[in-house]
This record gives sequence, structure tokens and C-alpha cells, in this order.
Amino acid sequence: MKKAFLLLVSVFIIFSCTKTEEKPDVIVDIKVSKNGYSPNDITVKQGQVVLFRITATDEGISAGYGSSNVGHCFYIMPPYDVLVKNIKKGETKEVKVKMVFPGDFLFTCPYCSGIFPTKGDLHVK
Ligand SMILES: [Cu+2]
Repeated sequence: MKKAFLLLVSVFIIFSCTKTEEKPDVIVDIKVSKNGYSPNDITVKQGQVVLFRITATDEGISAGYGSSNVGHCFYIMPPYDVLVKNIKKGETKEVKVKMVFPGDFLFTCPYCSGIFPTKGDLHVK
């Protein structure tokens, strides 16, 4: 029983997102609008805790489509699988991520990346 619990906990740690409450090593400020992310090419070091602060400078595509899909998102694709959603115009949202996986990753806005160039590259070296 205890073993099963420990296994469950480790599986949770491995597959849960890489969000953390640790102190950030660096802060990355990003703006997002229908023109995309700025910057859209970000390099951080593996092992660092990065505080991403994402500010939306326009309303995104979903204005008027109901309250659940408003604003822009900041989604780092798996294995990071970190999603900050509903960043409204003028609003800044934060997320702290421990950069445990090396490699090149995409970040995107699931709401509007099909229409606008809201995509970026995240390099973890
Ligand atoms: Cu968007």
C-alpha cells in the first residue's frame, strides 16, 4: 500500500507540470498580442527556475465568445505542459517553471495560434 502510494506520488511528480514555488533565478517578460509573442525566441538554462510574466496587449480572438475563453494564453508544450490562460488585455499573469528538460520547445496560444502567429521557441540549454 505504501509502495503504491510512493509510486503514485513519483508518477505525479514526473508527469505533473513543472510549475514550482521555488525562488526564480531569472525573470522573462513576454508580451502577447495578435502579432504574436515578444520575444518569441527565448533561451534559458537547464535547472533554472524561470518566472514568466506574460502581458496581453490586446483582447485576443475570443472577445465576445463567452467568459471562459477570453484573452490570450501562454502554453509551453509537453513535456513542460504549462498553461496560463485567459490573460486579458492589459493584464499580466505569472508562472514559475523549473526548466528540468533540455531541448527546444514550443510555446503557443491555444486560443488563437491557428489564426495569428502566437507561437514561440523556448530553448533550454
Ligand atoms: Cu491568443
